[in-house]
Amino acid sequence: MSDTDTSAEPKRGVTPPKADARESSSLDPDATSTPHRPPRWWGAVVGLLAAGAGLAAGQVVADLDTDLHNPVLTVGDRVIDWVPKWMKEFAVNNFGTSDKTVLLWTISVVIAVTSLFVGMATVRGRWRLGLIFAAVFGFLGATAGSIGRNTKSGGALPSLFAGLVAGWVLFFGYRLTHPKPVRRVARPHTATRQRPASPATPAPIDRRRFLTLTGSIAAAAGVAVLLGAKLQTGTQNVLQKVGVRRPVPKVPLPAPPADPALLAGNEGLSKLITPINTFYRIDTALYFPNIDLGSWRLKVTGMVNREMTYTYDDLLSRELIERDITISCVSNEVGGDLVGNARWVGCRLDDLLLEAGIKSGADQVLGVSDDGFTAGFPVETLDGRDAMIALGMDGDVLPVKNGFPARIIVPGIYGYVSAVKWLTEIRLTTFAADQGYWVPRGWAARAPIKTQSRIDRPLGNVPPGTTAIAGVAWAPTRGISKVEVQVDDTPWVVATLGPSLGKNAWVQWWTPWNAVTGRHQIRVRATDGTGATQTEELSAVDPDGATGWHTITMGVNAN
Ligand SMILES: Nc1nc2c(c(=O)[nH]1)N[C@H]1C(S)=C(S)[C@@H](COP(=O)(O)O)O[C@H]1N2
Ligand SMILES: [Mo]
Repeated sequence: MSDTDTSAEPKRGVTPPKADARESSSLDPDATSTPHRPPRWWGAVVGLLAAGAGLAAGQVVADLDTDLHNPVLTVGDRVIDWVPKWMKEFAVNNFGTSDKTVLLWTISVVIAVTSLFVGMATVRGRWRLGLIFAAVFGFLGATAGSIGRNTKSGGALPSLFAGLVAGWVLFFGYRLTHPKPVRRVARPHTATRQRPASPATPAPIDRRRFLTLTGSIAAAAGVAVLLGAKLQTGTQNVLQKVGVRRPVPKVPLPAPPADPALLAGNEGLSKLITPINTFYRIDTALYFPNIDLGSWRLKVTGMVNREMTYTYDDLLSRELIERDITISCVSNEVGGDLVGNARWVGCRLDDLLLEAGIKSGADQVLGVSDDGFTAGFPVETLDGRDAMIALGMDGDVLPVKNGFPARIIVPGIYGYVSAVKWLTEIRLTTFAADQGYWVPRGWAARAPIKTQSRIDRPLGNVPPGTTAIAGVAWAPTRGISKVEVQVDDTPWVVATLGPSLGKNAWVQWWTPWNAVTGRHQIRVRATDGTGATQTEELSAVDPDGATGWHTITMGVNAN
């Protein structure tokens, strides 16, 4: 309203309209009793913005160093290590190998929902609560980044920055909705101290300005994340595989035989050698370790006569062997797919340990990963079997997901007690002194792979007529001598076995079946090379591997 306003409204200061009274003087007790109440969604926006900008800041700090990780990943690491067994099993049973994605989403949702409420409280005046929450979250992340198997120095920094930025955004949101009262400045020439003039509360900002300001912060956070990602690709040396020499075995294996899985009518049967891209992946890693091959070393330590250190080239130039070995996860349910067969190239583990010389008294070989994961097995497992430090898989260097640059492969024992990926150390120790990662979490310290067989086809409905029942069976170190199939209550039928890649590898099997209309139950059981038939008795994967006959129910019908 300008002085030239000609409207009928009375001019300010002449006859103050009632509504102006509140604005003009805080002496009026009503001035603070009816504060501006910003809409609820403003609080939600401020809260989510605080979380988003905080996480963005954490991401940017993490981008500055390949050993640092954003707060969500950092907290996820500790959750993985600390979840109780029942919860881990629940997650694996319900989400399978997506459990990591589910974990990261859960953490993100918890942060988002909390920040929503914290933001609403903050713009309603409870800014201290906002700061406390930002501090607590930052502190939790910082702790997660400072203690644990795979933490690196500075691991607390991303979360600390995230907390700081989140706190700042919350307070900014509070200030936007609760502007500081403007105090009238005392005039310099006024000698006598006057009673301070009443502070005037400026009108809170309007919706458009609120959206502009919060939108700007969101945009800034987005730009920072993009710039951070750019920065990261410039410095990243995560598992540099460029120019790595392929490990070449002294005596390569003959080309694998024609794969029965490729024959018409065998659709669904597992390939003899599991393709790399479908080879299962199980590990505790939310992100791959940051390994620079130039500085990577494999150390042999502990109860040995001579501690040894090997470079990647040292290992490459040793005599390398090539072997077909099936590895399995202890968490593989009967009929499950956490099992695969590969052609591994590497150096013999027994030879390597001979160089170091195992001291008497050592009873455990413990592999240690760059990410702090450990797995151990008895020294006496090295009984001449083809245990190796694998450098290659299926004719190429190891894929990152399967352990590049080196991992342990021991035929006949589950992965969690042997197959350490991203290997950096082999420690000779005792079971009394050291436990592998999963052992204190309730899994058996010694765990040979149990004889198992799996039906791969038919899985869905099939039309009546002749069809193949087919699958794979494995008993690494013992081999498979026989596979039998039973349909409903008919007698067991001995299946045809596919080409053998040796006792350590799985074998394909199949048998023709004249399928008649109706629902049918099909079961399979394998007999290993020692003549022992797998037990029908069902047992859980925990603590040392599942038992039981894989049984499926399927339909045969004309359509
Ligand atoms: N560093 C590391 N190595 C690891 C693990 C892990 O969590 N971390 N998991 C083990 C388990 S439980 C299994 S079953 C095998 C799986 O090997 P894959 O992912 O190559 O199939 O890796 C083993 N090696
Ligand atoms: Mo495993």
